[in-house]
Amino acid sequence: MGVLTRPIFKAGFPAHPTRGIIYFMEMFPVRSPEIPCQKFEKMITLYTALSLWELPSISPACMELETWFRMAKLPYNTVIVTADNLKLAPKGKVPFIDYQGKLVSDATLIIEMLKQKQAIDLDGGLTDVERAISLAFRRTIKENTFWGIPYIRYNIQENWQHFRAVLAHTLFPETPIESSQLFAEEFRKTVLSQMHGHGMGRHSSEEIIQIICTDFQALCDFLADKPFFMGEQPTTLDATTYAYIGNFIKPPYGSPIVDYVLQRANLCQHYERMTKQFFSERFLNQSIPVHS
Ligand SMILES: N[C@@H](CCC(=O)N[C@@H](CS)C(=O)NCC(=O)O)C(=O)O
Repeated sequence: MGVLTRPIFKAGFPAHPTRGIIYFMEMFPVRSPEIPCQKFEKMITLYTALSLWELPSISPACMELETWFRMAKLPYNTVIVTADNLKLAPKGKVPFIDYQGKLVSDATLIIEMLKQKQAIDLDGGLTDVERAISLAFRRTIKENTFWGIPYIRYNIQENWQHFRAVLAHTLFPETPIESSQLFAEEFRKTVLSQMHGHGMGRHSSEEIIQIICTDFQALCDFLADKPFFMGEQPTTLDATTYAYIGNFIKPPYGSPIVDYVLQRANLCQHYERMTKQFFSERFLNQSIPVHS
């Protein structure tokens, strides 16, 4: 079956993938939000992967953290990570932040640190049992469901043919695409080897699809008809679900997993609700096609 089920470029976009990406980035430059600073004397600098496909970031962990900053009304500015400044990352991964002159890695650990240092608790209204459920879902999404994203981008050959150019341009924006794609191929080998090391990469496609779709069914059942995962108000779990759901459904890459999520109307509506509430100035007028 053809996996690229949705058009990569909208009408009027240049046909060549890489030129299309550059065009897209020029059309939608990443802007630092202007959020009034009440609690902070210093701005946080968020090192994040590029924004594309109406996603705040093509890295779900970066998108999760940026969403959490907005939910917590923390002022921040962004630096888009390339292979060059990725060398600054204390753990070699994104996101990381510069917080009062100190570089700190990992979305989960950054959130925990800021909760403590700034006395912010988006989960303050939850009971202990609700906090436990929230944590269990967050860990499931970040440690298990996540692997569906590299599976779709790196493992499905037809998708990789396009994502390779996105990755090459992300990591090496100044380098001619012919050279940077070789680095992208090396990066792909690393990611596929990480998938193998995790264990997800040892499964067949059918098994991976089954595992990831089961996670999404659990999310769908748990959200049910609530506006947010833990009830009426958004909490940390919504930052996580928003970022990871978005990174499945917004890129132009097909897979039975993407179709499955698009058929879960409440998950797609949650995505739209979060965009409206926290990123409306950047991504107005977007809509997610929900399959019936
Ligand atoms: N648990 C980490 C995950 C970070 C992560 O896996 N980041 C990916 C992008 S989503 C990355 O930097 N990959 C590059 C690499 O592994 O070399 C977090 O939540 O911050």
